[in-house]
Amino acid sequence: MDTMDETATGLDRRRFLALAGTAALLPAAGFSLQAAAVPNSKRRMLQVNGYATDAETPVDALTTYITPNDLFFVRHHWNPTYQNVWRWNLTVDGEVERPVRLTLADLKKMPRASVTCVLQCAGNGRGLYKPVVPGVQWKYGAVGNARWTGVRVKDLLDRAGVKASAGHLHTSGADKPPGKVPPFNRSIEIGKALEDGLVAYEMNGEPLAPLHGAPARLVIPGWAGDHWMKWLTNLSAQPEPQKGFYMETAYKYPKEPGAPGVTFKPDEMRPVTELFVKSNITEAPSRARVGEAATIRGFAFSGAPDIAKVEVSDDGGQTWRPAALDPQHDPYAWRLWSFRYTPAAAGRVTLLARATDIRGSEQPKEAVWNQSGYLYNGWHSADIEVTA
Ligand SMILES: Nc1nc2c(c(=O)[nH]1)N[C@H]1C(S)=C(S)[C@@H](COP(=O)(O)O)O[C@H]1N2
Ligand SMILES: [Mo]
Repeated sequence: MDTMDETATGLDRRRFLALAGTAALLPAAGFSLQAAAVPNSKRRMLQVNGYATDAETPVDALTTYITPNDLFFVRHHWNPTYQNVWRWNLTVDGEVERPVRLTLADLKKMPRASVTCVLQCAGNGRGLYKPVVPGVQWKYGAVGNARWTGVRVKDLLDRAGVKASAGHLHTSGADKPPGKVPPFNRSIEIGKALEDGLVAYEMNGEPLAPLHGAPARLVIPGWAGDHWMKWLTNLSAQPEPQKGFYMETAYKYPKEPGAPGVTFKPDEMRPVTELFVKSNITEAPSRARVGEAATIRGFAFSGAPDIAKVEVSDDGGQTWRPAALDPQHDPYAWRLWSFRYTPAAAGRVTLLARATDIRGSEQPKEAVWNQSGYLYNGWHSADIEVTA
């Protein structure tokens, strides 16, 4: 059985300290740590509370096309049961001709496929909504762009012989919630799963890390993170959507905007699927000089496969000027952008960035308030103190 100890050894110590924010507690220079006495094999910490790791990337570190694995945000609902890869299986069953059970070695013998795309938590930006919404107070960094490699969901379903009666793909992970807490049961429309869904066992060229769902997880390009099942153990083709709290209550977004702070009723909501068009500023100087160009950078993405433009305003959104889009791109990946800004006058200036995707959706000034705090995509700003 996987024990708590195995769970904790799955955490790299440096990573653990960074996540736990304890690095600041290390004694100052001059104090003898005696660290050399502890062998590397024992250098780890054991997480003993029942809460999940929720950690976002500081937005000023999201400056590269590929987000490095050790900086990639982590989100799950409770402590996972990390999978022993030697005993791990992925089963594909339900409305199929031939149910299949695959080991990791079996998966790796199937045709390899890769996609580079954004993973964003549906709750990224929840902490920016006013009035305040309960839940993990994500700001800007529950998002990253990575290259995912594994097996196409389509190849797996073809191998099992999926029947026409299958409308939804139920997905299960190995994590089991404590007590009466509802399990993280999820399903997706089979059409989307077949179109570009991937069962990934590599992230940015490395074996998928325990915190990101090792040995394999789902990748659903363009759709919010709640569809990206980690520690994946079962894909089941079914006629109907999955039931339960995480399908029927959670991950619902208003069909029409309402007034901030006013709770939407269940029939006024629809499921969260595609991401919304969004840009964030990752680099901007806090000070600049009149007449001297400064560089502003950021990233932009959408639930559409590409961004059409990113614009910057220094007058509260009355006029906009185009930013330069980086040529590097893959469908549903983000675009890095940059903007040369030359201040015309001294004083405090607020720069705003907004993105428009290739379907014509434009990032709104204000995100639509909703009681779960999903899909925040209001304009991001940076303040610059301009001196003569
Ligand atoms: N099994 C399992 N998979 C899961 C979750 C979970 O709680 N359990 N959380 C989901 C949510 S809400 C998000 S945003 C992504 C986060 O993936 P990451 O930790 O690799 O960034 O995993 C998803 N997959
Ligand atoms: Mo999420």
